[in-house]
Amino acid sequence: MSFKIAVFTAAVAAGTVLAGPKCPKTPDQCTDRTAPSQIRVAYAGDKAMAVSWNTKSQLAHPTVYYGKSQAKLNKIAQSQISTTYPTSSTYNNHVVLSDLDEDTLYYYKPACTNATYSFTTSRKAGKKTPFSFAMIGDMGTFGPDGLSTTVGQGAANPLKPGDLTTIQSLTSYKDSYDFIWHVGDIAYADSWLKEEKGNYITPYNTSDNGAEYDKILNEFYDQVEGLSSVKPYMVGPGNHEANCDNGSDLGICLPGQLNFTGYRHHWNMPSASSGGLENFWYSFDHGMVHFVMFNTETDFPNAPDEPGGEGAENAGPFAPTGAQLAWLKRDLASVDRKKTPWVVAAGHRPWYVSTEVCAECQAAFEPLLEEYGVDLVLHGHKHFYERHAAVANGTAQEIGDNPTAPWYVVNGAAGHYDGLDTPSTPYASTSRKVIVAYGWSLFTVHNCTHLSTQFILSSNNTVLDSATLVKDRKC
Ligand SMILES: *[C@@H]1O[C@H](CO)[C@@H](O)[C@H](O)[C@H]1NC(C)=O
Ligand SMILES: *[C@@H]1O[C@H](CO)[C@@H](O)[C@H](O)[C@H]1NC(C)=O
Ligand SMILES: *[C@@H]1O[C@H](CO)[C@@H](O)[C@H](O)[C@H]1NC(C)=O
Ligand SMILES: *[C@@H]1O[C@H](CO)[C@@H](O)[C@H](O)[C@H]1NC(C)=O
Ligand SMILES: *[C@@H]1O[C@H](CO)[C@@H](O)[C@H](O)[C@H]1NC(C)=O
Ligand SMILES: *[C@@H]1O[C@H](CO)[C@@H](O)[C@H](O)[C@H]1NC(C)=O
Ligand SMILES: CC(=O)N[C@H]1CO[C@H](CO)[C@@H](O)[C@@H]1O
Repeated sequence: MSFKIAVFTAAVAAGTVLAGPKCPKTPDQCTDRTAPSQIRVAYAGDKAMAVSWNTKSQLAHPTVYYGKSQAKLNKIAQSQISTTYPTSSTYNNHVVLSDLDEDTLYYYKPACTNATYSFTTSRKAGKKTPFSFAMIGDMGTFGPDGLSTTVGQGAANPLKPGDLTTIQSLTSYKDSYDFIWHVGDIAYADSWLKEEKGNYITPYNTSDNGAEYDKILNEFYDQVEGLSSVKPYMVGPGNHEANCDNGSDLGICLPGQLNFTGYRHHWNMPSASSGGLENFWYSFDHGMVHFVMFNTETDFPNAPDEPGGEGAENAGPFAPTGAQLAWLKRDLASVDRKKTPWVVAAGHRPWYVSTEVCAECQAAFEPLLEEYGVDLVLHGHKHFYERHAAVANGTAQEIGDNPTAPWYVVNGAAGHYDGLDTPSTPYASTSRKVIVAYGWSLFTVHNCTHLSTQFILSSNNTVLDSATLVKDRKC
């Protein structure tokens, strides 16, 4: 499925009845089945924002009203993108608002709600003001169908009574960052089978037509809505978007729950504006930084999805052979470092980490990240936090000392039913700090020479690690 973007935007006076061939279509009639839920926004290029939401029925004309004043949502944007897939109880609606000013607060609401939301558009590429972004990996759903204060058989590391969840922690820091980057393993709907087999939720039932998977998926999108409706929520693909079990099981899993199906429908990442592919690989600029998402699951030599590959996800490919790496090379080569001195890349599976590494990912991606002077590489997948040195093909360079190699940070510890992982000791020679606890990372881009990170322990919002990358260059 590739989304055919048919977007119509126009300025209208509030309350105007719109009609005629050049005018917006009449929005769908409002019923409980067209009421928006799970509202989420994402950067869509320099002057645009993607607004996505779900409804119980398909919409003919997904519609968003917006404007700079909360009292006057005097613009309208529409599309015809309202999609679903087998086993899904909802439709995914996508509209791009594309005539926006940079770094500007807008108010908006999808049709059929009285609630008004707001977002701030991306900082113009080259703008030198400091900013922060939040990074999470491997989060999933919280509560009775996900991570809670109890676990089933075979799972571990429940929350302690009174612990904040990562969603709650991110919410309390909401004014501190511009956007959230969730680098794979989003909803963990595929934990349904493990949770049933572990007697954590309803008895093991493979004849529910995928209802439990769909339930967990919907809970996730409901739970993050308070964040995703007001902060661009950027995502990348992880192995748990491909499976419907904790390892593809075609005997049990229904086709609608395999091969990244839900992931492809739910999100609208800025691949159109960056020559990327769907929600799999894309880039965007924000102030002093060029951000790049790459896909460690499919579409490169010996990728984990391939039969016999590390993950055997039985997924992909999504593009012709070589397309992803060719795109990554092109994208990195075209960065104007005068405008965006920093380049930050993310991919789900790590290759510098104190446990099994993704050697195939390293072989595919590291040479390009090194060649084009990427400053920082973010990974999830392993369920702990591990800050590394900057590393060039295994050789560490210290981050305070103007490294030429990319700095690596692994954080797949946002939460989820399955609990935390145990790193292997002795730690990798590139490792500088390990924390085995639920948390997320706050990155701050101070200026063109200093970029720092903090690890925030979700349970009580404390900062457990801080580090700063220092580059010797003229701003
Ligand atoms: C929005 O407000 C109007 C007027 O108060 C009301 O008639 C309508 O039911 C509300 N719609 C929703 C979706 O709450
Ligand atoms: C499994 O789910 C199906 C469909 O909802 C239901 O009819 C059946 O009773 C369930 N079986 C068990 C053992 O819960
Ligand atoms: C996954 O989906 C893509 C796109 O539809 C398709 O080309 C590919 O063959 C699918 N992979 C598998 C293993 O079904
Ligand atoms: C990386 O290091 C390994 C040995 O550790 C070497 O075989 C390989 O050629 C190096 N790769 C590059 C691109 O320098
Ligand atoms: C860049 O930011 C760092 C950290 O805030 C600060 O120490 C440094 O002086 C700044 N450099 C310039 C040139 O402003
Ligand atoms: C936060 O929790 C950690 C881990 O339980 C604990 O060590 C620390 O003292 C707590 N900090 C505060 C401020 O409560
Ligand atoms: C519930 C379930 O199928 N769990 C499987 C998850 O993956 C591990 C490792 O492959 C299996 O041992 C479990 O049976």
